[in-house]
Amino acid sequence: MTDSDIDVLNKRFGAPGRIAFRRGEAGFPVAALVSRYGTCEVSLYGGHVLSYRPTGHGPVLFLSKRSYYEQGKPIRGGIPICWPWFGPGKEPGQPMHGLARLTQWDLRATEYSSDVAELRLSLSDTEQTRRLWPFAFELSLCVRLGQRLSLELTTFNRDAKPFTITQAFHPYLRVRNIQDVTVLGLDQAAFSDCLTRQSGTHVGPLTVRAETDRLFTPLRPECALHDQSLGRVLAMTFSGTPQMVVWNPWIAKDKAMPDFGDDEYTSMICLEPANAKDSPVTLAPGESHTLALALQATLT
Ligand code: TA6
Repeated sequence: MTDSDIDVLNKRFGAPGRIAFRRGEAGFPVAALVSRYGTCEVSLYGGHVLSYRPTGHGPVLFLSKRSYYEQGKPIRGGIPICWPWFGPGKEPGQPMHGLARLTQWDLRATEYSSDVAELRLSLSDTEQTRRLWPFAFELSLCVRLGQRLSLELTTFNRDAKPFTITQAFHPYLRVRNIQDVTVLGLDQAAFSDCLTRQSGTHVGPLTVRAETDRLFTPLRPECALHDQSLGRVLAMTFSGTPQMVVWNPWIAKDKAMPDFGDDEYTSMICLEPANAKDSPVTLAPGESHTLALALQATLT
């Protein structure tokens, strides 16, 4: 993306002081949204929310200091979009968590009012995507910055045959210290543990004291991250799936990831609304499905 391309984006879709485009890391175009309730930035590469900062708060999202910014590699942090599969692909050569977060999205529209700034992106099948996943599709992402940050990911089946997807929003939420946070809202939630293959019912608040990779079915599609030392509660609501994953790599896995700083596991937790392996979505030709997420921070 050249500077003149960025100029074109600002001329066509920008709004001074509300919506602006810049060349981010590796030249990836980044949209900055501003409303009276806060700011956020979105990379067109991956349709990837990079940052979110409500007015009067510190950053809500974690972004690794060692993230890659390279075509074909995922950005480590922010809100990755896992689509059209969540987790490893079924075929050799299919990248972890799908192709959407590794692809440049198209800018469709921007809107703003006194309270809200909104960005709409889209992604459609190409020869390259069809080599990875042999279906015609259209994906649209709406990022809306108001009193909450909300994301809506809609899949349209543009093929002549049905297809099945798994998907997730994979938000990296910033915490002051992972030892001082609790996740509320998972009491009595059924869970299956991706590390131990155990299943069961969770009781009470969730704390993280080791590598955690668990799929929950909470009683309601919502949870809250209480960060005692930061003095903040982050409420997350979601729709389009009954399930969410809680993930923290902890020490060993953190060290094993080159795009993750050695102590960064202490500063993040992922709470991921997901259509995972046991809640896939099958769409007939012409059908669509929306996965949605909203985040709202309040000081305690
Ligand atoms: O959502 C949890 C998870 O599937 C973990 O198993 C771990 O792989 C994490 O996602 C990060 O995946 P990534 O491909 O972004 O390194």
